[in-house]
Amino acid sequence: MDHGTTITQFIAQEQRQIPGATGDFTALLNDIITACKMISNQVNHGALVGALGSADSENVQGETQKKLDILSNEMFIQSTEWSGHVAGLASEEMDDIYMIPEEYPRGKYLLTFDPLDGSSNIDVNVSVGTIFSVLRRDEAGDATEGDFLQPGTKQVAAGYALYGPSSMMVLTTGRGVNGFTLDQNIGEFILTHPDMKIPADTAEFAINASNGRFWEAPVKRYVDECLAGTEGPRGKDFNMRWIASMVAEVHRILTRGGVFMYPMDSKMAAKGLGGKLRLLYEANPMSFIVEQAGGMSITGKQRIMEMDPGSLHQRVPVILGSRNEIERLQSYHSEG
Ligand code: P6P
Repeated sequence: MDHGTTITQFIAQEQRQIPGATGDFTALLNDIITACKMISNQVNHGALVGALGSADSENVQGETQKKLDILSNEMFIQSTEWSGHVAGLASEEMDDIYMIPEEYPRGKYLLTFDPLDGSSNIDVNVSVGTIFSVLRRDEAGDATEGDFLQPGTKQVAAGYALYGPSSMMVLTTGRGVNGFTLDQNIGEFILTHPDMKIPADTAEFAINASNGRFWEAPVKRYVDECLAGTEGPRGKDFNMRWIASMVAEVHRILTRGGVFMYPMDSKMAAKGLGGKLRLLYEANPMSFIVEQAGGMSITGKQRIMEMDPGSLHQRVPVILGSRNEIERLQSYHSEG
């Protein structure tokens, strides 16, 4: 029986397209996939294995860590630190970069990840995900924090795992976007969504509307026009979604189009924050995927992937999705 193309086969076929490829990159991607399978198993068993609830600790963001946040982080470390493919790791759940232990060789890649994004949804059984990004580092020896501070245009791969009604992985290596569904019976991700493309137009947007009174004028204008529907300047009705799980929102947009906004607002500005979402392991990998699927991803005024990171956990505003809508939002920001 033909079980379809596995993600392992797909990645190997991709490697053959790259002259001089050594297999390191392929092996790293396979280690990341293993970590996501392990996390999927823990998430799917949730309460049955006592994995729900808080860990009575906070991450560098000051957010309460769930037990699964810490477990997922450890699974990523265990799956990648030994391989000799990475020179260092950076995670939402760790204040500083993770130095590869002395006993393991260093590799030429850097891995940044949010091991369990949207984990506030875990205890209420709503979809959560893992986001990762791969950068290159050609120097020898131990990685430094500065090695990670590369613009998103330098990413060599990005992807996410979505732990929803089914577990999926979506991956780009700069040659389009492909989606894979986990076949629990054989423990493999199978290619089910080849060459994913985001429709240029949409009638659906996602934003946390409870922050409405803090939004900047261009975002307020855009949302008000959507809400005005057929009687308003857009001349059509819009639908709204908010899952509070970026991976689920981005996957919906990849599947049927849409707009996702976590914009800058006066509340965050008053706290000196650059935004809600983190540049290195949320905004950049999702921007790489969205752009590879024909969409756009901006802060409001600037292309996210062209930002020069100033720090490991830097936060940025994120407005991404269907190209024609993001261009409209960009024009509203340019008008001020
Ligand atoms: P809010 C999850 O914590 C996250 O980082 C994203 O996945 C999600 O889009 C956003 O924050 C949700 O934020 O303010 O609605 O809880």
